[in-house]
Amino acid sequence: MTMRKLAPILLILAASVAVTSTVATARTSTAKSTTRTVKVGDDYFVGDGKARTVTVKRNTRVRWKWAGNSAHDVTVRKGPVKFRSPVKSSGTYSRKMTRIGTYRIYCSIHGAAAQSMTLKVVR
Ligand SMILES: [Cu+2]
Repeated sequence: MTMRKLAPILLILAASVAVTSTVATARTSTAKSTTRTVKVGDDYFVGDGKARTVTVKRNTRVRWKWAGNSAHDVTVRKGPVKFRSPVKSSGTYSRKMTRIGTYRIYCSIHGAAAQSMTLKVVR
């Protein structure tokens, strides 16, 4: 094959590689900038003995991920929006945080004194 015939094929190949990598980059940055994972352990959120306040920007998707063995839920007891996850012992529960403010969250099974966290949603 001569170079004259090969050139258009190379151009098409280069273009498709460029499109593919742009899409991949966009997906990666979306996941990084808009999802925050919070651990749901056995009778704690975030981390045992660690700070229990999580701050995210508005429109972040917060994903609670069950990591222990017991059943827990994610319940807002005070905040701009009230929500409650199902009682689960594995898997995840996600919520897109569209309202700015401070959310006091607890597990309704183990109680606020044993298992709670603060979620701050900021501009
Ligand atoms: Cu619990």
